[in-house]
Amino acid sequence: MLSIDADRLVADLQELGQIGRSKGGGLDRSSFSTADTEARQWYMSRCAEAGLAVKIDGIGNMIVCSPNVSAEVASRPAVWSGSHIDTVPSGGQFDGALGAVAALECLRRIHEEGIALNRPVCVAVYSDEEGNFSSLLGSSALVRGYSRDELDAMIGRDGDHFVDTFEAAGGDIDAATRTRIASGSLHATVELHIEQGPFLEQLGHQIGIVTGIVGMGGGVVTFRGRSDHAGTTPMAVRRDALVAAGAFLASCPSLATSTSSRAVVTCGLISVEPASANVVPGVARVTIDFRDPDADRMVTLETKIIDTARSIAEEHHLDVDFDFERTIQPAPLDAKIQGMIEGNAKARGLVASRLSSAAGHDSQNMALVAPTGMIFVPSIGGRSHCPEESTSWADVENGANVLLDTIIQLAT
Ligand code: HGY
Ligand code: MN
Ligand code: MN
Repeated sequence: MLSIDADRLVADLQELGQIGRSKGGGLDRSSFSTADTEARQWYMSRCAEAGLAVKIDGIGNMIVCSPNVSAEVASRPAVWSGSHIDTVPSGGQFDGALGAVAALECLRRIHEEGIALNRPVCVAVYSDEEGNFSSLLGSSALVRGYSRDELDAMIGRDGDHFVDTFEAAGGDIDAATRTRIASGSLHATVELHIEQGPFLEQLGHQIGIVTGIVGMGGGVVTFRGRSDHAGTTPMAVRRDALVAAGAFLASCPSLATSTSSRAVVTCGLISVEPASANVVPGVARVTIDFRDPDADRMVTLETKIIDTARSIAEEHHLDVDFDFERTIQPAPLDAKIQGMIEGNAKARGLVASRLSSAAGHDSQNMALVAPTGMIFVPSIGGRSHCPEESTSWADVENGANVLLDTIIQLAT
């Protein structure tokens, strides 16, 4: 049975895990930042060392395809595997990196062993999965594309415009509007990822077979009141935007729990204007991320969030507006690929269980254009999006081997 080179995979993950490491121990590789660019260059150099050519599409997705296939094979719909190498601020070493590096390791092994393929195998490293500018940017560009207006409107976590950051990182903004892949060009996609939750660890199982991925929505809610002197303005006449935003945020947990046991609502970013300790905030902006695995409940949740913000704004004599991204729909994953993952785990003596993903992934976009599967490996303590995020090297190796088996099965 062909296996991955575990030492090489671990060394790659450790090397990539040093790029963008901050003093606090987390990784800061926001998309298109200097550290993200360095990580991309590192990835491309690892591909070059393996004799694999990297193509970069209009939005910055890196695509690496199997060399040495006949023209006939190259013309067939491809099997894609990959993930992302950008991180959240102060993120962990495995989220995305595992799937991106493991897919490269699989392609290297296929190439080294000269496995005869019936279809091309390509590795995809998607841009801005973590939504510095827009959640699942790279895969959204592939499956639905972006207009120039949409790209112009994108603002990052630090307030920078996508167009400026993207061009400074070497991107061509016109090319970023021409990224959709031709329908029928993919045979299947499969992504390896850490679970980012506690389920597999609690069960003591090594492999997760992902049945579906949660829906994700949200964006920015802006409360607009009036900035005034913090000393001289009596409480009764204030139109304090931050007080209203605070009341709104306090209601968010119950908006989630009253919708379903799986619904979640998060505010991860707050900003105020004019931002001075002695000025009543005139504007307060809060980000809202809401999720549920059910498409109808996503609509209910969004309606509740908007209605609640409106009624709190009215109570506080403020205006409120919403700049929400297009909702990313919950996605069931392909049953046949789930069966393949199950069989491949079993053949390697690994215990697998089915679970759904409460985190978002580019695979939920790719599932719109091709049969798609995901393999999870356990997260220690269920932690993720934090510096403590970790997975044992044994689990990394197991997951990568099941990925290799599944890619080969799909492509031969
Ligand atoms: O936010 C998410 O669920 C993913 O990690 N991008
Ligand atoms: Mn993530
Ligand atoms: Mn991820």
